[in-house]
Amino acid sequence: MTVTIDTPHQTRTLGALRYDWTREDVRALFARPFPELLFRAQQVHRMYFDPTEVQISTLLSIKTGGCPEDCAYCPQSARYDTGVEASRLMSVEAVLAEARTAKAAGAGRFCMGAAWRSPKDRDLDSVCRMVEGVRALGLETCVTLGMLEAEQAQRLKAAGLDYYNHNLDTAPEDYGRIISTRIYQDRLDTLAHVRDAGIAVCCGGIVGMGETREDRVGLIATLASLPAHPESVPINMLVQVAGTPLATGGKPDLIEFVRTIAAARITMPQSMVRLSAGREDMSEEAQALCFLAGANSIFYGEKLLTTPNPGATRDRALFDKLGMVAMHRSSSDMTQAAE
Ligand code: SAM
Ligand code: DTB
Ligand code: SF4
Repeated sequence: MTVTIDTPHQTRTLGALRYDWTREDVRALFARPFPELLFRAQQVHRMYFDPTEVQISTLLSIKTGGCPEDCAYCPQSARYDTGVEASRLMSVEAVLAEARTAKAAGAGRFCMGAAWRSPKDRDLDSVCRMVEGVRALGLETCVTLGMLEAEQAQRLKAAGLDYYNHNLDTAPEDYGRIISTRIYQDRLDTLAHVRDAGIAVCCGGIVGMGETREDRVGLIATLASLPAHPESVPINMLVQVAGTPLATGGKPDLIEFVRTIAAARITMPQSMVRLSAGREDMSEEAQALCFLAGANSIFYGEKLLTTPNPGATRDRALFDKLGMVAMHRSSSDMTQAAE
């Protein structure tokens, strides 16, 4: 199927893999009438995926709180009084016990998150053993540990890591408003180390931090013009946590959130687009709109890292109502199938 999409300068083929998305292109997508934007997102989604399938990931915080960074959205920063207790890195055995439970509940991917600026080598030894153990259970593995050096990424690859999550969060020009303890280039450098090590990239951002539409455009344009599209693109709705600097901003606009998902789907057609944080406060109708806009992955289970997520019962009821099912193929299978 060949469908064309108009950009200010030229006509391009919808669904083609492009790495030269400009701000102007992405701005034009966001500016489309909502029904038109969703229609295009659906066309692209169906070129690579079954629109009734949703990939299920489970998230576990393996090291919670006490983080030295100052990310304004984050309940785990040691700088904000959010009531999150700092804890030490979990034992390998305790993590594997959680992974077994996740597998029994139907998860395809197990994501482990640590509240670090970057991992110390001794901690990385333990994380490598966790990755080996989770993989041996037949689950895809993902970790998010903060910034990595090239050798650290290579060690994780050698342990069998499938995905590394490292978000850009917002547009480059908006980054300093949200985080002062690192710069955008630090994030891009880690993404390059991960990619060069042969690990699949999970990289996205947050909507609802008081950013402008142009910041959302800038985030999507940056992600879609990376040397390769991230295999997973988590789009988080800000979870406003008391004690963080962003706790008291206005409520995020759901239509803008859905537009951001649609723009991610259209610009990164083969990627898993994850409807990530923020589902706890979303109606069934809002989540359905996100799926219609091309989201095809969620976090399953009652907790994200420190904040609530809809439980399995609520999610099962939603899937049943929508006639949607868990995806059993992995995203790497999908990429191979499309080649
Ligand atoms: N410390 C590592 C890092 O920053 O990359 C890994 C863990 S960090 C919690 C992972 C991601 O969670 C962040 O990049 C951010 O996008 C998301 N996140 C954290 N707090 C959030 C919140 N309150 N609402 C939405 N997303 C949030
Ligand atoms: C991502 O983009 N979202 C997840 C995962 N990657 C690690 C984390 C969401 C965290 C939400 C706030 C919390 O629960 O602490
Ligand atoms: Fe630390 Fe990550 Fe939270 Fe930033 S987002 S404060 S780096 S845990």
